Amino acid sequence: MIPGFEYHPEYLSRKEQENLLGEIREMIKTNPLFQPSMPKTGKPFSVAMTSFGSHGWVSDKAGGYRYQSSHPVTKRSWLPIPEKLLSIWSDLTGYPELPECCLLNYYKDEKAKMGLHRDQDEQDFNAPVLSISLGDSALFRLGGLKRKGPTTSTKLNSGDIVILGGEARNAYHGIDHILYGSSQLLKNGGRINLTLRRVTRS
Ligand code: MD3
Ligand code: FE
Repeated sequence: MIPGFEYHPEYLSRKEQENLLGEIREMIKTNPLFQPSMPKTGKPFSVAMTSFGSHGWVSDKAGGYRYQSSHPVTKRSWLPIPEKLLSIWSDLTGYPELPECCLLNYYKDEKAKMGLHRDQDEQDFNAPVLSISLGDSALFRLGGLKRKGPTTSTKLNSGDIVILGGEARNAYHGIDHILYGSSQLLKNGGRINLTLRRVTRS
């Protein structure tokens, strides 16, 4: 396993997961999920997304992968990152600056996946990335700094937190699939992943 992978299983209690989900459900009413698409081909992602914070991640055929300050559909500013998430970030990472983006990925069913990739759209690779899983479990794959080479798989369950710092920050990773129906947290099943990130260089 690449250095810098930190796994905190069952970090959030069931009650904390429910509270966080309740807050997210409210936020999604005015800061909705949208379907990003691949640069150049325009092929839609199988994962729906939205963001909170000063910087939100978007992707479309014409503009490619990027961060921007407003929602691509509503054109409004992203809502702020919930306080609870900012405290988790400070408690677990100890990083001296707060995250600028909370990217929300929604995996609706077993067909939703995220192919092996690196997160390279940020300007600051010194800051860690923190990931929170809610709802159905997922098979997370983590490799190294080259696309080829060995990978290790970890099942991420609801309430688990993963921190990718150091070398792991730039590692290849992806979600093979979720285990649809493995959690009762989301009423229609599926999985939500929240990633907290720094985007700009401070
Ligand atoms: C390793 N999300 O949003 S979270 C992503 O579960 C992303 O939705 C996956 O990959 C998900 O970009 C995996 C764990 C994660 C997040 C960011 C990373 C692992 C990472 C950045 C660098 C290395
Ligand atoms: Fe990623």
